[in-house]
Amino acid sequence: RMDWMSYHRLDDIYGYLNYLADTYPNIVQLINIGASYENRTLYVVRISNSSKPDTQPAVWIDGGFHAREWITHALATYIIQQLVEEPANAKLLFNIDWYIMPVVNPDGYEYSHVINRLWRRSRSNTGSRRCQGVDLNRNFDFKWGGPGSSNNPCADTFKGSKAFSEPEAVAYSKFIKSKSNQIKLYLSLHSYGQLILLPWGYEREYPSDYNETLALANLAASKFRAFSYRVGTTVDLLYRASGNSADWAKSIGIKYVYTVELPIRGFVLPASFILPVSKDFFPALDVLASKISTIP
Ligand code: 0X9
Ligand code: ZN
Repeated sequence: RMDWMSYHRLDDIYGYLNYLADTYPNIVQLINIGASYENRTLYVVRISNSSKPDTQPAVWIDGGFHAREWITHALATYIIQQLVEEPANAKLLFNIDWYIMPVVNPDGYEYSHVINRLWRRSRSNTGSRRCQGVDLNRNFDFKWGGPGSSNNPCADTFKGSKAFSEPEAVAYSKFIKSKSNQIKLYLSLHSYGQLILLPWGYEREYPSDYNETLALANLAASKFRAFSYRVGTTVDLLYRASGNSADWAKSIGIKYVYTVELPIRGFVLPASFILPVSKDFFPALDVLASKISTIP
């Protein structure tokens, strides 16, 4: 049905999500949260074995903000498969609801398969004749338009015409907001760099609970074996990125917010890396999830 030996097109990924929802209706729900600019469905997968939905802490994981970062779509679907079908991971469903959105930017993802492998942004009409699409990770309504985002519709970091100009960012933020009391851990998957990034990303500033969130990130980082990850804020380790989704998630009160830059160097990662990267991720995910399952 699905494998992690190659990168898959959107139809295959969505077909797999539907298969899981049909096959395991007691624990998997496919939630349609809206449509992309080109009218593709935006799906969140809910995985829970609770009889009382929405009463326990939740984890949010997304992949595919940036079209060309194919390892993120692959890892997100791998996590879904492991949580649903691998009995050894049953403990991860104990006390936790999982919300996983493997393809935040489906229009860009298809474009990166068919037209331009290095496409990053969405595919909306920006008003520019030559350049389409917005950097969805600069389109969020927290410090929107600040340093590290661009006014230029042809730039990789184009922020859009206004905060939440993009239907993908709107659907995403509405859904997370509706669960924001439940979601205690937020992971946004990107590539590349082998980094666990903490807010803030808009400026060299630190949230008041920075040390606490840093300690958990360091513990998670210590669990990787095949690849090593560095931990720090987006600004300290990379650059400023105003209007990014993780800062927005932190701003609405989610406690543990991390952007993970997956291995290695370059956006085009051979498919032979999917399984090593994904298997290496699980012990860290275990540590992160265990922490929040103890929050009352
Ligand atoms: O620039 C970005 O959006 C991310 N790097 S990438 O190479 N994947 O494009 C980094 C953003 C990290 N910042 C936060 N989301 N906090
Ligand atoms: Zn990215």
